[in-house]
Amino acid sequence: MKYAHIFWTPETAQALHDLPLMDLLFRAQTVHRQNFDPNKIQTSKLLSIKTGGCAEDCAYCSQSARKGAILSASKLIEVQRVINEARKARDGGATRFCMGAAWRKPKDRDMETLVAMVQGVRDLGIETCMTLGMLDDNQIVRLRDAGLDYYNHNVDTSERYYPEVITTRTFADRLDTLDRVQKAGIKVCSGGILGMGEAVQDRVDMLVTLANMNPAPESVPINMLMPQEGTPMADAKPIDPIEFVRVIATARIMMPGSYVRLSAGRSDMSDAVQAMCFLAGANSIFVGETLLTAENPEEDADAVLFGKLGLQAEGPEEQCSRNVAE
Ligand code: SAM
Ligand code: DTB
Ligand code: SF4
Repeated sequence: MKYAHIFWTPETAQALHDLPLMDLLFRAQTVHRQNFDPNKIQTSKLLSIKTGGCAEDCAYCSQSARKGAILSASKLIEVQRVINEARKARDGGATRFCMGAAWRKPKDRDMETLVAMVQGVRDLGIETCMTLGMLDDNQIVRLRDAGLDYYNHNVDTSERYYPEVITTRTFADRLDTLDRVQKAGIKVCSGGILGMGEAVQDRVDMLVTLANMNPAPESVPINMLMPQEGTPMADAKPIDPIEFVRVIATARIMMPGSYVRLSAGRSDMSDAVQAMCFLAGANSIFVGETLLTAENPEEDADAVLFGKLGLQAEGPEEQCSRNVAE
């Protein structure tokens, strides 16, 4: 179903978020069924192509080069290794391969390698996604022309809370890259993290920013903070899972045609909480035992969960037919 783009105010979004939970879940599941097969989940595989030593100071991230950092910096890995990992991901049933680098922005001397990665992965017949930090227009065009399908660049939180989390770049920097990526015709993957000490209003405002992008991001990852040793958020208080589910449901209703991804943090969630997230309209996950550096549920655990819930991984054909229909 194709929806007219709705402009959301913080007040309407907050009212939705605050509905009695059963009303919120019912509305989210109704919208979900109008747009997607409720028993199909899109699966993406992540690979860290350059780990640690990042110049940014994101308080949640183990890959920042801040004082006390535990991870050391690696170099950009070889193209062939990336292609081998992408082939394994494709053969295991994933339909998108997401390559992540711990950079503030790529250096021009790395572009040739990045372009070769996109081309090589694309040639395998799996969708490509990259997350490399800020991009200039020339870099965007080179990645697009190489066949990059998606660019991940999270807004992470509200504009108000942003400076509490990151001081080395602004919320406006983030929106600027997103806008230029979108205008160049690359699909956008953008979401955020919950459980960083933000207020409910910050979560709602983050969703308002995402939903008011025109078009809204095709993919919206909602991460639950995975507290990392050596970061300022190592001892953050976990978010109540019901509050997490509320945000997923609100995102589903505000962005009816987007894939909402239940992202980092699944390894700390029970099957019951994950099932509630799917009921609330999440229809994408990361598969495989590692995210970029942190843990993710084992493949066997996901197979058991999908079996229990009667869920199936979405195949490449179903994705193609959606893309054509839209
Ligand atoms: N450096 C690039 C950037 O920041 O855009 C790409 C990689 S970065 C690790 C990608 C996203 O992972 C972040 O925007 C954040 O939302 C998420 N992330 C990082 N560390 C996390 C953590 N400990 N828990 C949950 N999500 C996390
Ligand atoms: C996103 O929103 N979550 C992914 C992906 N986009 C790049 C990353 C999660 C990272 C979790 C911490 C880690 O693996 O280091
Ligand atoms: Fe660097 Fe990305 Fe981690 Fe921030 S989230 S420190 S930009 S790798």
